[in-house]
Amino acid sequence: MKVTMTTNDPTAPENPIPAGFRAGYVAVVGLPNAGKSTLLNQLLQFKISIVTRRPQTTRKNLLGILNGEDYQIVFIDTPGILKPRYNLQRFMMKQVSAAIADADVLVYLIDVKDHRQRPVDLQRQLAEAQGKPVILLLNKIDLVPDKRNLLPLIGDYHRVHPFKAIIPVSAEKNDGLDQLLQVLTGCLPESPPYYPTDYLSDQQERFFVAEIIREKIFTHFGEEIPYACHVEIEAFEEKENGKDYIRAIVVVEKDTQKSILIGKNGEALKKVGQVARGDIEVFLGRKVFLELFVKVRRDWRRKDGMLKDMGYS
Ligand SMILES: Nc1nc2c(ncn2[C@@H]2O[C@H](COP(=O)(O)OP(=O)(O)OP(=O)(O)O)[C@@H](O)[C@H]2O)c(=O)[nH]1
Ligand SMILES: [Mg+2]
Repeated sequence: MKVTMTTNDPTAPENPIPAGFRAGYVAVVGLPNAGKSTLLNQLLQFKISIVTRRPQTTRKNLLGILNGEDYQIVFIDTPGILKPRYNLQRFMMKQVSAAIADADVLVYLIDVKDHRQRPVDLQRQLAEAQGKPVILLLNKIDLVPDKRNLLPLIGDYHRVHPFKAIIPVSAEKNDGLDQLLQVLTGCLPESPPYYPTDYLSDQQERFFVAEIIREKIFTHFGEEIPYACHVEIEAFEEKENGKDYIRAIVVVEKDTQKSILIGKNGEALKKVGQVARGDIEVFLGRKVFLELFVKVRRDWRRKDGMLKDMGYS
């Protein structure tokens, strides 16, 4: 399955827009690990955004486009909201602000099992929404055996902000998402679609390939390694007869991280490559030959010049 296609131009005269068509941007925001990327994937019924059990998985805004018969919702998956400690995190928070500024509607996700999320903090974070409609999702309700326990929480949140709706959901189990779509489409303005109606995202294949590799690094390594890694696609050669050739560079901050990533006799990196290749092939729908290399760029997360060169600007 292709993620982006260019065959269906919504502005072409042979594609008349049905009367009453609604379209708009919806920013999906919340604390790290709330389940924002899981929600996006579930709504699109296609995994475009990487998901791990670690916080700060998403670093850049990613568009996911949901096309209905009479609506187009352009979701913006965003990095989790945090107090930035270094330049990469400052970039991530600028991404969140940009998504909120671009959005017609906000979907704010809360992990009901995460007690760090206090209603009062939410109030501060929603100041940026400037009166735009906000839908609050209480996510991961599959982990709540007695749903009646949610009622006081719903009451608390109703008091902090005039939400359009507060909906208990499970992004992972696809529970409550029909109701979310119903409320969302009701909030969207009448507008022609923003993207061709067979687009799923704004990103190119290279981006997704790099993200899949990063996801595998997040799942295979602990401590600071996942956070110190950045993945670049150095070569992506499509072959007529045979497998595509992909060469990816994993950038780390220190020599010690490089040795951990490579592992004894290169075993650790090989494992990441194998697992990533499997997912890349499923994603692209074709076979690939994947080569991984590791490079050190000292303290790249803290250096604006490097961050800019690496696409975080
Ligand atoms: N049980 C359960 N787990 C969920 C649900 N939604 C997400 N998760 C899990 O929560 C973890 C974080 O999910 P993500 O979708 O990566 O969260 P995120 O908000 O995008 O995180 P960042 O990108 O780090 O801000 C993963 O382990 C998911 O499998 C849910 O509805 N139920
Ligand atoms: Mg995410």
